[in-house]
This record gives sequence, structure tokens and C-alpha cells, in this order.
Amino acid sequence: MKESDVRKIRKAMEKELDAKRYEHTLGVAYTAAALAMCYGKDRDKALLAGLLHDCAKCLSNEKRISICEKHNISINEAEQKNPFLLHAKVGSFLAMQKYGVTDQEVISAVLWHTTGRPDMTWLEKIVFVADYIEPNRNQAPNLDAIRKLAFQDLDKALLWILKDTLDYLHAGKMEIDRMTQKTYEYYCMNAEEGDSALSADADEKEERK
Ligand code: DGI
Ligand code: FE
Ligand code: FE
Repeated sequence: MKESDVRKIRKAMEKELDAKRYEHTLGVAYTAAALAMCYGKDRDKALLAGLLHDCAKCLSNEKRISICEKHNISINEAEQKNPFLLHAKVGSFLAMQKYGVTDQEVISAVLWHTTGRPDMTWLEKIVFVADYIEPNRNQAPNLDAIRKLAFQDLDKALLWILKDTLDYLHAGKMEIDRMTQKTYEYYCMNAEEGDSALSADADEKEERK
């Protein structure tokens, strides 16, 4: 996407979102770009995905549901009970249809930014993490530690965010989307495998002595 197109999308977001959501959006875009730089990835893609990730956040639930119905976008049980969750699906649809994005990686990063999914792409992870740690955020627990971790070990930061999010949802007795739970389980297993790989390494070293 050309620089002028990105500028247009930023202007469109400024119009489409309320002031606070726009500030958050810029925070996510720049944080995602910084993470991309840190991990040697495409910072323009990260910036664009960050800019668009909440593009459907300031629509009414009625509007989100009507967009889904009109375009045959399925609504799951959790989304039915909490239509705000639909801002991710509807956002990815609008990124394509309204904002002219053709890059599947960007579209997918918008789609999965709220629940995550197992085996996320680098861009999905970066947007998911940036959404949680961008500088305007101040509510979540462990933010200082997670912010630091994000630039050291992206998968570990992801796991902490999923864990803290699920704790928060359980505490508030909120409906949990199956995908949020599945993502958490996947990255838990992933971390355990990583740890056992590490301890296997250590055993091997021990044997070689
Ligand atoms: O749109 P944002 O507020 O920037 O961030 P987001 O899209 O990650 O949404 C954050 C909220 O979504 C946060 O309060 C946790 C909530 N959330 C994440 N997974 C689930 C969920 N809420 C419900 N009810 N169920 C989920 O599975
Ligand atoms: Fe969001
Ligand atoms: Fe967001």
C-alpha cells in the first residue's frame, strides 16, 4: 500500500472513531511498528494493521449485526451475547471492502486481534500484543512487566496477556469466546514444549559432561 493510501486510512480512522479510540489506534499502530522493528519484520504492514484493527469499534451493535447479516458473516454464541466482540470480524470485513486492503496478513491480523487464535502469524501476534500494551492503556495488571517482555519474548508476552485476560473475564463472569480459550491452551502447551525442549537440552549437556 502506498504512503498516501496509509495517510488516507489514518484520516478515515480519525473521522470514524471517537477521540479516545483514535488515540488508542495510533498507539497500537506505532507500538506494532516498534515490535516489527524489534523482531525484524515489516513495520509498514504492522502500522497498517494497527491503524485498522478497531475500525469497527465505534459502530453500534445493531450496525455490526446488520453488516454480518447482510454479508453472511456468521455470529457465534459468544458474539451473540457480546456483540462488541464482532468489531474484530466486522473490522476485517471493512478493512477489505471499505478501506481497500488486499493484504491477507493485515486482514487476518484485524480478524484475530481480540481473541487471538492458535498458531498465530507474526503480524497477528504483534497486533494482539500492541493492542494490550500501547502507551494509553493503564488498567490491566502486570502491564510494566508485559510491556518489557513484549520486546524480549513475544510468545511469552502473548501467553501472559491471554492468562490475564481470561482471569479478568472469569472474575467478571463474562462469556468467553471458544477461540480465546483455545488460543490460551495452545500457547500454554507451546510454552511447556519450549520449556521441556530447554530441559532436554540441559539433560543432554549434563550427559555429555
Ligand atoms: O477493542 P479494544 O478494547 O482495543 O481491545 P480488544 O479488541 O482486545 O477487546 C478487549 C476486550 O475484549 C477486553 O475487555 C477483553 C475482551 N475479550 C477478549 N476475549 C474475550 C473478551 N470478552 C469476552 N466477553 N469474551 C472473550 O472471549
Ligand atoms: Fe479491538
Ligand atoms: Fe484496540
